[in-house]
Amino acid sequence: MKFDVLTLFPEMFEPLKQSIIGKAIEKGIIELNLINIRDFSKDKHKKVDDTPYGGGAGMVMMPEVVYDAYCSIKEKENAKVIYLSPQGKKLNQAKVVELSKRQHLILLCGHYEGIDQRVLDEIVDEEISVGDYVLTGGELPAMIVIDSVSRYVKGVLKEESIQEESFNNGLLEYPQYTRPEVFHHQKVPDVLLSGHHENIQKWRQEKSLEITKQKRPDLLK
Ligand code: 4GN
Repeated sequence: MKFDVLTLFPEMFEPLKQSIIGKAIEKGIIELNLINIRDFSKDKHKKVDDTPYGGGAGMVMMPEVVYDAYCSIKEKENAKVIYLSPQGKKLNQAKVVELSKRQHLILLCGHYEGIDQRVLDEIVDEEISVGDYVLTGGELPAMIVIDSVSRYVKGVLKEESIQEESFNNGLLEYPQYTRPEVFHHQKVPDVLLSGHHENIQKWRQEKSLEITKQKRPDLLK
């Protein structure tokens, strides 16, 4: 799976090179291609933004530099272009799974007051939001998309991990325990030490339901 990222701050994506996603990149299962929009400025001062028509605070990213950065991406016939924005459709696990079925995603990160609407209208296929709050740029949301989607790419996680976790069958995850058996006078539930797989499964299912009712009743509807 290939991610092309159009951004003014490619250095912000360094954290993805750690841990599980980092390993997947090293293995070549995930390809992360960072494109610095500023490299496509034709201005002698590498200018990428200008004041908004109509007035108002802040700066707007100019259309041509964003378009030229987009055009530098090769073989994008089957790619989907995603613009990260608070106005987008809210990301959820179903959308993550849908996106993971694609071979190629292009993530467009805005900064400042945003990007000139005309280039958005030309190149963006889908606008996605990671939640109802405003950030200084689309880079953190883009990393959230890359991380969540990559987990569904074959070879990134151990096979079982994907099936077992939260949001499969729409419920939250049951609690987990590891050694020691007693921690600060609290014992691990007996059933988990019993070795009785059927009972363990039943207990986990019940816990999932109980926790979902308690913490996220909206998910049950
Ligand atoms: C996305 C982008 C929040 C989200 C963003 C989100 C940068 N903030 N909720 N900020 O997914 C104007 C230009 C704001 C791009 C955008």
